[in-house]
Amino acid sequence: MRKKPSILGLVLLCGLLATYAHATKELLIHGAWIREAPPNAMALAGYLTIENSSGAERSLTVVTSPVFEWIEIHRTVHDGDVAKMVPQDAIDIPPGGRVELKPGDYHLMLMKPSRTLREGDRVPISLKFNNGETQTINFPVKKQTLSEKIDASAEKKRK
Ligand SMILES: [Cu+2]
Repeated sequence: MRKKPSILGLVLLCGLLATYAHATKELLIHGAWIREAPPNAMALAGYLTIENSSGAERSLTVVTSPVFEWIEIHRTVHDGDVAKMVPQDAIDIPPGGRVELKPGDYHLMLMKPSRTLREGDRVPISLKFNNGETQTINFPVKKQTLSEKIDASAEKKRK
């Protein structure tokens, strides 16, 4: 008779602890996605937004996934009319600030996928920060968005 309430109490406690841990997370990651690519693509691009609610600068330094041979941090920069991708050692997120990894800017370059990824797949990617924190996020695979398609066709017309 006494066991049931104590198990319930434990479950409630676990729930409270989980809520507490979530509430105190200093680095919040949202909007993560991987752009679907043709089946034989050597590299895919991954995007996400990182918010830093701590009082100190944090840097994203190492990114790994069991699905990719290796992952680089890139930034697309424009040199006149030419866009090129420049590997970055890290991405710094200022205290109280946010950095958006998005098409045409910072992105994760996901090298040599072990299998073909299709829209609707979810891929675990681990993000390691310079304070020792690691977060593993399931990135959904999506096709490019409609607004990007419009951007891309506008880009083509300009050339
Ligand atoms: Cu790249």
